Amino acid sequence: MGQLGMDLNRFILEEERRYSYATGSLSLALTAIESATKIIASHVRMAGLANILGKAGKVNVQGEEVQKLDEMSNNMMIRHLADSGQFYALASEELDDAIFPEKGRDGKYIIAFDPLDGSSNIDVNVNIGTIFSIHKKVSGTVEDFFQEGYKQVAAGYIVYGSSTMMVYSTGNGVNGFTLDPAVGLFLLSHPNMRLPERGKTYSINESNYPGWEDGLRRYIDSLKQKGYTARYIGSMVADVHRTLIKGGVFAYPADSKNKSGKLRLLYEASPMAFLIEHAGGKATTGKEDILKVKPESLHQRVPLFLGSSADIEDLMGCL
Ligand code: P6P
Repeated sequence: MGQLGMDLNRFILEEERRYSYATGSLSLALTAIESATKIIASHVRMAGLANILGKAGKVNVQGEEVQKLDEMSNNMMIRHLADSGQFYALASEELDDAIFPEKGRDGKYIIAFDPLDGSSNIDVNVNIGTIFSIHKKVSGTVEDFFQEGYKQVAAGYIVYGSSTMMVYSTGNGVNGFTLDPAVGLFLLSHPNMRLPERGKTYSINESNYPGWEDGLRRYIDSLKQKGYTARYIGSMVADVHRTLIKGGVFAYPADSKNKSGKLRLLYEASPMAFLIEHAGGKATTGKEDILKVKPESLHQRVPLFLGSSADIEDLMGCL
């Protein structure tokens, strides 16, 4: 589906045409995300020059100081998603509660997003990203956000790095688009992305080793014996993007400090699990598939292990 260099909008429309029942609503939803993230990309690129680094001084629901780029990204996502009229409700990492846009009253979808994940890396110029997860509106209440991840209609991320890439899936393969800033178009650069069955890299914050369960310590020690290399950027979108392309394992497990891990289910673990599974990999809490977890609150955390199927299988044998 889609030939190299095809622009994102044409790709979205060609996908829409494959489904006779499609109304174009999801296409409009995806193009709203595209527009918002192009603007975020331009601000991220200018961050170091436009002197918008530094703390905005506020604290978000995660208890973290909010950087100005965070605020701008959150506002940009809300504005474009609300204006699209396709979303009945929005949930953001930056907001305590879901919001129900006036224009989205007839919206068929709901969306949970992390507007700028990894924002603690902004002032050291490390890759950061936007993550989104789209579900169907069911009851028209906040309960709609508590659908299992396998029911996602679409999920994806935009990684702001040496180039800006949008990677997403509607459940029919995973495709990556690279932004050509000269023309302002996302062009298909990574059609039908698939993880290798096994990788050679593990990606985990080893400073938490003392707090891990014994089985995980045994597993990570075994990877070192096998000659795996360690790669950890501390920015989930960048670490997952590398894992999607190169294979291996990315993990943010529970430990003695973080009993449920650190990453959020709705707008970090679940959308990334959707992508990884639709690219042939696996994603688990260590006890159950991420996509089968029944969410209970907007900002709940889960332990996360994702990556190449053979690597995740080996890990499960140790846990
Ligand atoms: P740690 C970034 O703050 C983030 O939310 C994810 O992007 C990243 O994977 C994780 O936290 C890094 O956490 O504890 O290793 O710094």
